[in-house]
Amino acid sequence: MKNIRNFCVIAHIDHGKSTLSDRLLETTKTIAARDMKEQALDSMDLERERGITIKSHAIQLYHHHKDGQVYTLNLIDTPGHVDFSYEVSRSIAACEGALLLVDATQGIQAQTISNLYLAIDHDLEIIPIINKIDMPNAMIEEVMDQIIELVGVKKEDIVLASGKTGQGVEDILTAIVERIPPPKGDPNAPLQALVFDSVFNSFRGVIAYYKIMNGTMKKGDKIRFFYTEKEYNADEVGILQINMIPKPEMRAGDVGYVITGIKQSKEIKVGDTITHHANPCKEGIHGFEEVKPMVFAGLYPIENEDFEDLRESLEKLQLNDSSLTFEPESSAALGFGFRCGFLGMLHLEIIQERLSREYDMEVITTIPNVSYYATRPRRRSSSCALRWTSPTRPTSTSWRSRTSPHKSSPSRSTSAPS
Ligand SMILES: Nc1nc2c(ncn2[C@@H]2O[C@H](COP(=O)(O)OP(=O)(O)OP(=O)(O)O)[C@@H](O)[C@H]2O)c(=O)[nH]1
Ligand SMILES: [Mg+2]
Repeated sequence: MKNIRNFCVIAHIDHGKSTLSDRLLETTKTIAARDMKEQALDSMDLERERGITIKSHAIQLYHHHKDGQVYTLNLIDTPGHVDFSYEVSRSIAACEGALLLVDATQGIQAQTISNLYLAIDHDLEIIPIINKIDMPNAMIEEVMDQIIELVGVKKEDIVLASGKTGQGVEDILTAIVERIPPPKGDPNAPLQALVFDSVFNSFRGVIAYYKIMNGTMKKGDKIRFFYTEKEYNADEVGILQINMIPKPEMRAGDVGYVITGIKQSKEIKVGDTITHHANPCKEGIHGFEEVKPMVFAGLYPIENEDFEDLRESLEKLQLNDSSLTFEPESSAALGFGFRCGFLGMLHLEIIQERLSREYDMEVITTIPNVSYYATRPRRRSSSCALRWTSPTRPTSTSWRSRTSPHKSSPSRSTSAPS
């Protein structure tokens, strides 16, 4: 375990996380030079077309350090756009360190700070890196001062690098090995593995990604999901490289995947703890904070009979993107559909696009709106509360209203058509 390092790459959007990850993959020969393509970890077509990372990607590398030993590095490349920050917060839970990239031409920006605070909250070792130093307008000295002020590190602790030319990549690998602590945990204790992500594969069912905090998981073990209390056989366990590589067992500190044949997306929850049926752990790992959607919109199937298919598609998509929330609703004009919560407008657009591409599901999307309660005091009896779903508030000043996340709305409330 002392030769394992788990870390993620965090930064503001477009500061070069995926490009620098390419260089780490190349230098450690994880991907052969002839198979290398730009932003290799951005595997979704949508990510490649738009040039942005939407989903975190975990991959294992092997590094021959100058002390003569081989180190296993588990890297997680994260998205930089604020709409996908939930991906960052989950990735951070599986790491002991973070590479904080700052674009030398832009300096520190909003997501640099919010992602840094997420990492500090989880006690991660921060390695600050000034990236894109090859660019003619790089402001290395200014950005260095900004980082020293924000992170409180010494000048010599900041690594200068370029994801384009590969400059500084060896220094980054050295810093990862020498500065990030190895994972803690006892391989002989009862199994505790934190599920930090999941994907749905139409042939193999649900695949859960986890980090083992304590214990050992072997192929064929009878495992239990702590919070959902469901039990399965670990049909296959292994590590995440460009493809999934099966292994006979995974031990404390390892990051990997498990296939259990679960076909129902509801049976697994990101943030759950995997343990053994025979020797379960006493308590689950504290999972993740609940997501707070920022934008709500209704998604309706074009044909009403596709309602159940839309539900199934949303459930599968939710496995892959746990920041998506939805609940059924109906509208006089559009029939039955779902009221979905997104982290922002880009998130809404991406979900719509993924439904179409991955599930062949064309939907009608209502304009983003918010639900809230309006309480009208009655003269004689007690006040009545109605739920409104509208981009505008009722105009009458006699209504006392308050905005509220619609998830907490009472079921007996009525909603006006969007
Ligand atoms: N000149 C130069 N360009 C770079 C460097 N690193 C990245 N770029 C360019 O910057 C752009 C963004 O790079 P990405 O690696 O996709 O950035 P990212 O941080 O992964 O972006 P998100 O994942 O969407 O947040 C691309 O056009 C890269 O070619 C660098 O070191 N030098
Ligand atoms: Mg990226």
